[in-house]
Amino acid sequence: MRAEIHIEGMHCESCPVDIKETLEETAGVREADTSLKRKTAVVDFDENTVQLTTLIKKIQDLGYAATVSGQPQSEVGA
Ligand SMILES: [Cu+2]
Repeated sequence: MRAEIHIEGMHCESCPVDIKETLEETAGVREADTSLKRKTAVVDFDENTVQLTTLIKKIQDLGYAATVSGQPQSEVGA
């Protein structure tokens, strides 16, 4: 599924690159696109392998404030 995470604390071009690399190193993540301008990370991941809360925690561990900013377009899962 695809989720958009809102990120506060990115201050230069290397921040979104670090976050993107960290997310894409995570098992279950197919693709991550981060934007310094929009303060977002759009992550495409397999929800059976990794949870959105885990991805948010990973970003927080890097020192950024991360929150879910958009609901996925797929149906609501338990
Ligand atoms: Cu930076």
